[in-house]
Formats: sequence, C-alpha cells, structure tokens
Amino acid sequence: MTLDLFASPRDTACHDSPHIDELGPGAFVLRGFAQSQLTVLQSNIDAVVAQAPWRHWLTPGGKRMSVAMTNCGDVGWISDRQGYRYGTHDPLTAQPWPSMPDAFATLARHAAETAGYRDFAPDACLINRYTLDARLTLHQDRDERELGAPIVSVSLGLPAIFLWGGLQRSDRTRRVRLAPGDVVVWGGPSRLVYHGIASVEGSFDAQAVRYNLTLRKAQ
Ligand code: MD6
Ligand code: FE
Repeated sequence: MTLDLFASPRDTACHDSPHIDELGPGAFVLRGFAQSQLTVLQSNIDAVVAQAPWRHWLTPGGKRMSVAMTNCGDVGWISDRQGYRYGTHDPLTAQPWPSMPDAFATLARHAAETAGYRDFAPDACLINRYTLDARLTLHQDRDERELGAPIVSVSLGLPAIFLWGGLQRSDRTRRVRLAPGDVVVWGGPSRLVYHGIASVEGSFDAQAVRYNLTLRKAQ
C-alpha cells in the first residue's frame, strides 16, 4: 500500500492539516482532515436523526449498548438478539434508512484516496453518539461482505480515547486520542484489527457528546 499524500489536488480542499499518523499497515489517522466540514457534517447528522432516531441496540447477549446509534445509506448496521447484520430498513420505523448525504460519501472517498485507497464507494454509514459514560468494547468490524474495502471513520464533538489492538482480541492495545475532525482510514492487512473506544473526554456538566461516522462498503 503506498501512501500518496498528494493523490489528487482536489483533496487539498478537504483538509487544513495534512498531518498523518500511521497506526499499522494500511491504517492511518488523518489529523484534522474533516475540520473544515464539521458544521456541514453535523447538520447532515441532524437530518438523518430526524428520520431515523437514535437508539441503543441490544447485543446478541441482550445487553443494551451504551453508545446510541443510527444509520444512513443503502444498508444499516443492526444488532439485536438475533445477532449483528446489515439491513435495508430501520427496524424502528420500518422505513428504508435515510440516504447517504453527499458530504459523507465525498469526504470518505477523499480520505480513503489520501490513505492510498482509490475509488472507495461506501454504501453504509453507521452513526454513533457517545455520552460521557459510553464505551465501545474491543471488536472487529467483520459483518461486511466486502472485506477488501477500507473503512473510513470521522470524529466529531468531544475527543475520545480510541483503542487500537491487533488481530487477536488478547493483543495489547495502543491508546490513540481522536479529536473532532480527525479521520481514521484502515483496510488491507489491518482491516480486521480489534479496536474500541475506551472513554470520551469532557466534563459532566456540559451537554456535549461525541459523534462518529463509520463509512463502509457493506455489500
Ligand atoms: C468510534 N469506531 O470511533 C468507533 N470501526 O466511535 C469504530 O468502531 C470503527 O472507527 C471500524 C473502523 C473504524 C472505526
Ligand atoms: Fe468498529
């Protein structure tokens, strides 16, 4: 995988700071890549949530997830006692998931290209909302049919401590702070790395939350 910082001149419009941290083979944090688009992204999140409200999925084991979620795109990620899967309809409203905003798909394509993945065309976006007490335990993203495509993840709102592990759950993890506007892109040999969110930074008096967009090619 080659890292081509100057993949395309139009990419430069997307980010103010091209600083890149390498997490592992094929995995990068593009610091501040979405900084100039946070307002647009947030209004698109609000529009999705107006159609497909936040909900706390149950894990297959019956536990309520602390992270609130919704989706947009052709398919959305669903969890319940039957398991994890992608579905075309929101089980809460029985409607198709809201369509993927252009701003999400374009940002994801540019971020993927900057990390060396050409022609990324996401068909699913999971939107996560973290309050201060929310956590996401170590997991692999393996419900997608297309494991050859990378995943692009965009952070908004409060900063968080992201855990980056290895290909085994028991591998040691590295703590990586993700700030609003940071974009993580990973695929290739790192596609099935275990990862999670250890904590969200903030004070309990504030109403602020963290949002994360995870764009994937699911089908
Ligand atoms: C989060 N992210 O940042 C959780 N998964 O809130 C993920 O679980 C994730 O950032 C796959 C690829 C990128 C991610
Ligand atoms: Fe994940």
